[in-house]
Amino acid sequence: MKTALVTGITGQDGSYLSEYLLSLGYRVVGMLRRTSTQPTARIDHLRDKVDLAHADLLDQFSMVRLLEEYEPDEVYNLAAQSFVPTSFYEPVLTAEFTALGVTRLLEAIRHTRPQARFYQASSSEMFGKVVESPQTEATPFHPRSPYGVAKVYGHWITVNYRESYDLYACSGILFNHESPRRGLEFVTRKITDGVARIAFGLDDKLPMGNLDARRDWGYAGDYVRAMHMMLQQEHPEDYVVATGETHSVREFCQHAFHRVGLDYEDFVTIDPRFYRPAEVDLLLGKPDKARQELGWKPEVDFPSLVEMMVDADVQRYLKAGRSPVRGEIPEVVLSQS
Ligand code: NAP
Ligand code: F7E
Repeated sequence: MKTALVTGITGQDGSYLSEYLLSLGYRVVGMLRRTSTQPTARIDHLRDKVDLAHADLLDQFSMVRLLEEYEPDEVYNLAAQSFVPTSFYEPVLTAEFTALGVTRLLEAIRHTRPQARFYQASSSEMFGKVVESPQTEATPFHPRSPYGVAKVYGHWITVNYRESYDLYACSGILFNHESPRRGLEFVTRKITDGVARIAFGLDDKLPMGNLDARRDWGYAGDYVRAMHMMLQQEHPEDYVVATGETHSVREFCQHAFHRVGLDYEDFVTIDPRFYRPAEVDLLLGKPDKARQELGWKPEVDFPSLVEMMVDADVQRYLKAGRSPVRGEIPEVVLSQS
């Protein structure tokens, strides 16, 4: 039985990756930081199947201790301060977590468990102000936020440790991936939860930022398979993971409101507070290398992703005993609750 250490297990990707690794027969050890409230909602259904251990990206020796105690074969570094707007308000803390945290973990691996295979959660935000479209593994980086800059550091330190110390270390350059478990502050989940709240009469408007930004959105459940595949190759390499399609925030709104029989133009308002100091206007990935070398391809397309997320949020309010007051909830959703 292989052991995988997953940092960021309480996050969106941590929960899907843990489910996937458990289904493959792994022992999963999740690293979580100490908090005064329980942040484990996304993994409560896995609590008796995974080991949870306290450590923090800010604390080098907490990670050394974890590696010594659990002796993982694979380490997936998913923990980070991952919300772009927060990185403008807390740029130093973002760098501590998202950039230097990677070096701390790599140093811990180098000294304690050099045979472990390492996955770094790199991001399409590194392409930022894109110099070409679509973006590939060879596209130069031009990050547009402290988060993007921190991820560029995390990416290159992973490459550097691979080249310097012969570690099996790779970076997955993942484009935006979403799910019903996405944090409520990210645009897709903000929209799908907002649609549900409007349908149930809990809100009348949905204030948004830049509706013209375009993203290559995929399903998180598909993307965690690629993470695992990257650690099963003969040689460690970096891969772009994306759908190869781009859609605007406006299109996402259109589809999401349409799912409950509403028109987004009646509810979406523009609030300058949600604009960013520097925007990433367009992301579009070319995942050819992942398709050819890993045999990876996404299963969930854009319309299915939007529907899955709207349906899950609507069901949450139905299960809480709320009744819809606007639009038309699809029969398939009503019949499931
Ligand atoms: P997420 O939901 O925001 O989860 C982030 C995780 O990191 C949480 O478990 C969080 O713990 C943990 N964490 C934050 N600071 C920590 C610290 N100091 N010590 C220990 N743990 C800490 O993010 P996600 O969407 O799952 O993304 C996973 C990774 O992929 C992140 O590195 C993200 O930057 C990267 N990424 C995401 C996407 C995407 O579209 N989702 C695309 C490319 C790359 P708490 O629960 O305690 O906050
Ligand atoms: O924004 C625009 C916003 O916050 C997407 C993280 O997982 O993916 C994510 O970063 C777009 C931006 O994600 C609102 O301006 C408009 O252009 O959902 P987001 P992100 O910044 O792309 C990458 C790959 C990561 O690595 C990150 O960790 O949507 N937008 N109006 C809005 N965004 C938000 N959040 N809220 C709005 O009201």
